[in-house]
Amino acid sequence: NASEIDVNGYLAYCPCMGRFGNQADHFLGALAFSKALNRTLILPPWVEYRKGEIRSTQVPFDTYFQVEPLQEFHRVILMADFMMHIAPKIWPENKRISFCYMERKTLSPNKSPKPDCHAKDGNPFGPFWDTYNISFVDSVFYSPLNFDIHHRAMATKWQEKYPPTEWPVIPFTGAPASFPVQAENRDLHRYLRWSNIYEDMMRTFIKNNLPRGAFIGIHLRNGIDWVRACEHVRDSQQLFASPQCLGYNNERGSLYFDLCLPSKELIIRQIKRLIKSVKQSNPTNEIRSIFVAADANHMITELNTALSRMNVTAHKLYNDDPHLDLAILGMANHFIGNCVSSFSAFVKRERDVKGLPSYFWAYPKE
Ligand code: GFB
Repeated sequence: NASEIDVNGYLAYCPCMGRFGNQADHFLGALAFSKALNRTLILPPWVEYRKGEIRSTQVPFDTYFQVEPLQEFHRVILMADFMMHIAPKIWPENKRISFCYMERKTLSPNKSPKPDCHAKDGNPFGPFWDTYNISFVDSVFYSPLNFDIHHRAMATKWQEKYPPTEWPVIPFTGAPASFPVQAENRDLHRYLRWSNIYEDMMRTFIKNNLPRGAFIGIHLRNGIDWVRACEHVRDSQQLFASPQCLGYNNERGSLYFDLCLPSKELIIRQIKRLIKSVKQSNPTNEIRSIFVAADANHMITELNTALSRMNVTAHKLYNDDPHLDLAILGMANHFIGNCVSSFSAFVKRERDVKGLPSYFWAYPKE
């Protein structure tokens, strides 16, 4: 019942960092955190950045994912439902106090110099809270507490310091979670199920556009922002989602350039090798096609040329849709992704919980 009040309190946050893959990592952490604090998680909309628009767009959580499977793990409520049915009863405008770790400096010179979270300063911060007409009258700096509820009895410390009687709603300036997702929280991905609309679009695409038989899903991350990000490979042990293949403590190796930005030759070689090995191990279900998800170059022509002798064709969506790409990659018989990208990490987690095989470009190192 959407209008029943949870006396254990609520937790809200803005997914204000990064794009979808980053936000999904943060979501799993926020879900674990709200469960540990025993507060209902307010499901935030996804923050999207559209070309040519100055302000972020907020897409309701349930556009992409079902709410019900999440309820199997913990109490959650859509942000719109919370604001419509619950907030008027427990969260008056003069009690809306934002939470941040420490003071955040303001960008605008004419604001009071008093230490504050400035939770609505800049994009996407302002547009996010404005979507639900939320403003804050004060700030709380919660340092030295943190979000790692798997250690040091952290959840109890939060509950003692900010009890729900006094703080019915805790709205965080950013996600109460780490990036990349903590190893302990990866498995929560099992509660993230595609909305019926996306599930249908995914099945329809596969049925109507891919030849019958097994297919490999691949993720190519090769846009200009990524090429620039990969320059940091030289000075780091890990980058973005790389713990997913290297291990959280580099127990499976350290970072190298091909892991971030594999060459076209490497990509084609690795696909051919996988097609051959599937043919040997599973001759009744040979690979018939490749589904390509990419942010910039899908390499369709190169792939079709390289794979024509093997009778395998390459396909992509007609219109760009990152979430449909993800849903299809999650269904593929095999998946090759980019270890450094959190977009690939989403697919890897979904496939891990379903027991489907995944691999990464250039991994293990040759
Ligand atoms: O998802 P994301 O956080 O993954 O951001 P990374 C990459 C975005 O690029 C996605 C688009 O949310 C999509 O909008 N994109 C990437 C794709 N791959 C695909 C694809 O295969 N198909 C489609 N349709 N779109 C990080 C950023 O990206 O990259 C960081 O989140 C930073 O903030 C860094 O910018 C350089 O982890 O790959």
